[in-house]
Parts: sequence; C-alpha cells; structure tokens
Amino acid sequence: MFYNFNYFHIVVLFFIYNFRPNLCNKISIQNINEYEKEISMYNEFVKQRFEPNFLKDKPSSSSLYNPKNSMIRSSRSVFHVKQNPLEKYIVEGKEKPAVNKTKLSPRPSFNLSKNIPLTMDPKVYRCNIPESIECKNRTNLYRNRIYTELKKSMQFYLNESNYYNVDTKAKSLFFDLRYFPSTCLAKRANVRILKRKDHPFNKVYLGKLFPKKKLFKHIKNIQNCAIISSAGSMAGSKLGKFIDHHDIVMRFNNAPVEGYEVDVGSKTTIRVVNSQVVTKPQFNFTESPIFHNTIIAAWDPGKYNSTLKDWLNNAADFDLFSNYEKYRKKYPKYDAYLIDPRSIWHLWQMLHIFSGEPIRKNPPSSGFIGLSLLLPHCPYIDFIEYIPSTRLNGRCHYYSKELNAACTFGAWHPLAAEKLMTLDMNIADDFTVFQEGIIRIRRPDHLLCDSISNLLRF
Ligand code: NCC
Repeated sequence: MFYNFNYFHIVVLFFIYNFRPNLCNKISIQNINEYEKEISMYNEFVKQRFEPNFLKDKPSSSSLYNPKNSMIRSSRSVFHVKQNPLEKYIVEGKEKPAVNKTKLSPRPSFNLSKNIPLTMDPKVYRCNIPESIECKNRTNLYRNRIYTELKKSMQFYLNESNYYNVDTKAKSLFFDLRYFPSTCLAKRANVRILKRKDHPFNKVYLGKLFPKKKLFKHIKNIQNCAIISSAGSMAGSKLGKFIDHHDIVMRFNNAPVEGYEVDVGSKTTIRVVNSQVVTKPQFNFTESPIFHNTIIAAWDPGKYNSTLKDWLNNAADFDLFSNYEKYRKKYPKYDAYLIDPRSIWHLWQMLHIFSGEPIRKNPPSSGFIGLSLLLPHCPYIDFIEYIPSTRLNGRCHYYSKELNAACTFGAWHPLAAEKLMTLDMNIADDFTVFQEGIIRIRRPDHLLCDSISNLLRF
C-alpha cells in the first residue's frame, strides 16, 4: 500500500501550499522563517505517524512539542478553585441563557466535575507584550499546562457504555489516513447538510422543507470566518469588534449576543444547534428571537451505523423533526438546515484516526461539527476561545454563572481530542492562541489533500 509513498513529496506539497498568498492580516501569522519551522515540524509529525514509538510519551501535536517542559506536570492540578479577577468584566445579558438537564437525555449531566471548577491564576500566566521574554515564558508555561490538561482529559471516562454502538474497529478501514494533515482529515469528514434529493427525504414531506439554496450561497467572496465558542472565558475578551469584522460568524445553541456585544460581537450568520435545543420546551426553538435572522444548522447524532431512514423513523436522540417542520413553516425566510448524522460520525472517525488512541464514544461537540461544516467555505477560520486562553475563569459559558471544568476539557463529547486536533490545525502564534484566545485555521488546498490521497493510493 505504501510502496510509492515518499515523505519528500508531502513536504514539498506542504511547502507549496503554505506559500500561497495570505489573504487576511487581521492577526499575526508566522513569517517565512516560521513557515520553514512549520515544515520541519511537519516532517517530524509525519515521522511520528510512521513510527508509532517515535517520541513515545511525548505530545503528538508537534506544534506544541517542547522537550524541556511540556511533559512536566505541576503537582497542583488545573482542577483547583481560584477566583479569576477577570470575572469583574462579566456582564449579565438580558436574554435568557441556557437551561439544561432532562432525565430522558443520554447527554451529559457532568455530575463528577460539577463541584470542581477550574481556573488558572491570571497573575501567573497573563501578559500583554508578546515580544517580551517574560511574556513568552508565561505563554509557554500556560500552553504546556493546557496541553497537559487536554492530554489528561483524554483518559477520562473511556469505559462508559457504548450508547451509540460505535464501532471502534472501523478505524482500520481508514488506516492510511493516519498520515493526513489534520485539516485534510477534517475536510475529508465532509460534514454536510442534508439535501432534498437525499433518500428517504426525497420521498417525504419533510424533505420538501429543506432550503433549496446552497449553504452561504447569498454571501459573496467569503474571505474570513469566525466561530465563537460559548466558553466562559469569552467573558472579558473585548473581541466583539474583531469578531464582527468577519464575513461569517458562527455561534452555538442558545448562546446570547444581547448584553455581551463587547466580548462576543453582535453579528450572527449561522447557529449550529443540537437536537436538545430544537426539541426541549425551555429553549423555545420555534419562538425565541435568538433563532431568528440567522441560518440554522441543526444536528442530532442518531446511532453510529444508522441509515437516514432509521434516523428519520426512530434513531434520533431527540425527535427534532416536528419542531424543525414547525420552524420552517413559520419562518420560510430563514434558512434552516439539518446536518447529515452520518457525516457527524464520519467526523468522529477522523478524530479517532488523528488521535491514535481511544476517544470517547460519543458524537463530537457542536463546536467541532461547526468547524468541519465551515471549513470548505472559508479560506481562514478564527475559532475564538475553543482552546482556553489565560482568561480561563472556570465558567462553563460566558452567559451563565455555572462553574464547570468539564465544559472546557470534556466529560461527554470527545472534546479534549477535538481540541488537540484543532491545535494541530492552528497557524496563529502562541500569544494569539493562549493570550488572545484565537486560533486560526487555513482551509486546506484541494491539491494538497488530493495529492496526498494519490500518494497513498486512495
Ligand atoms: O455548551 P455548548 O455545547 O452549547 O457550547 C457550544 C460549543 O462551545 C464550545 N465550548 C463550550 C463551553 C466551553 N467551556 N468550552 C467550549 O469549548 C464547544 O465546542 C461547544 O460545542 C454542544 O456542543 O451542543 C453543547 O451543548 C450543551 C447544551 O446542550 C446546550 O448548551 C444547550 O443548553 C451541552 N450540555 C449539556 O447537554 C448539559 C454540551 O455538552 C455540548
């Protein structure tokens, strides 16, 4: 299978790909020297993938690898309480924030970590002058803490039941994909919206309600997109203006904007909502103004191997179809789509392959699904506060007071694995990621991903 494979080909392609013109200069991206560094790191990354024992026990994300201190665990875990002074910036919004929990739900209740709030002392880690040695050290220290916590979180709760009947052996079918750059993997997952012609929706009334328009058809010349995580550490970010500057702004579930504009911006182009939000009365999906004047992309995972027919009939976690129908009839002007559940599990498979170790057998979070959905449409994506910055304040959401580390590091979704994979896609510098809370992802080139496919004889 690999006879024709040559590292040199991949490195050359990667080099060509990375020297394409940079279309967006809003935040600092690596200069040419750093590209060279990136290429040599990529080389190392490929090496790691080929030789599973190479760098064993060291981080698999080469961009984060720092032999000096990356694996030194501080005796004081990050899962400790400490009040973050930045919380003084948190303003309560006028909109009603998320409410959750139902006995019927197979979704998380976070019991274990409910009382283990998390923060990192900003006096130790925060800084403002990226060029200063002190700031570099602080950022480095923080980066390694976050990386360690994400790796540690990968190990949690792996023995829980396999509710979705996930087939972990399917991984071997995609064996060769181990060598793919993470952005190509995310693109290959092909997270997609359902179309009218998809069977069985071409035979049922519901399918006729799917918008005819292609996603983002009405937005011309998309240059940059922003994804706004709902994390507590969005509070105090003052990134509102930066966010609104993007051509597409993606938000999640019922995360409000009103009252939080300074930190989260005011523009919303698309909301990715999970099926709980569509169905549970407290979210008021068919009435609440939060779901107006925006594109909606609703998802429900179904079961791992279920067909669209099974999903439509009985495999959905929450029966989102009737409220979807109501919403579409009531607001035909707003484009509301359903995400193909099969593509969600395909994304899970890509994550599994990238991680190279067991991951939680539950669907990815809305954030990761949203990223993969957006990737083909945007040359650049700025994902805000997905990788927790030094503003980390222990809160689950910027719009609620609930303190819960699991929302950030994962307790049900394979969130830690998602974040490690996303860090691997990142092209922004450490200051931008860990102090400003922004990771930047460049859309992978067709040419790059396809050529690698060909090299690997796909
Ligand atoms: O919390 P949630 O996620 O709505 O957050 C949206 C996305 O932001 C990123 N996030 C959030 C909080 C945090 N501290 N760090 C983060 O990185 C994640 O990428 C997340 O996907 C969801 O993914 O749909 C989720 O929805 C909630 C909940 O259903 C809705 O908020 C509505 O109340 C889920 N919580 C529960 O079911 C209890 C959560 O597991 C996932």
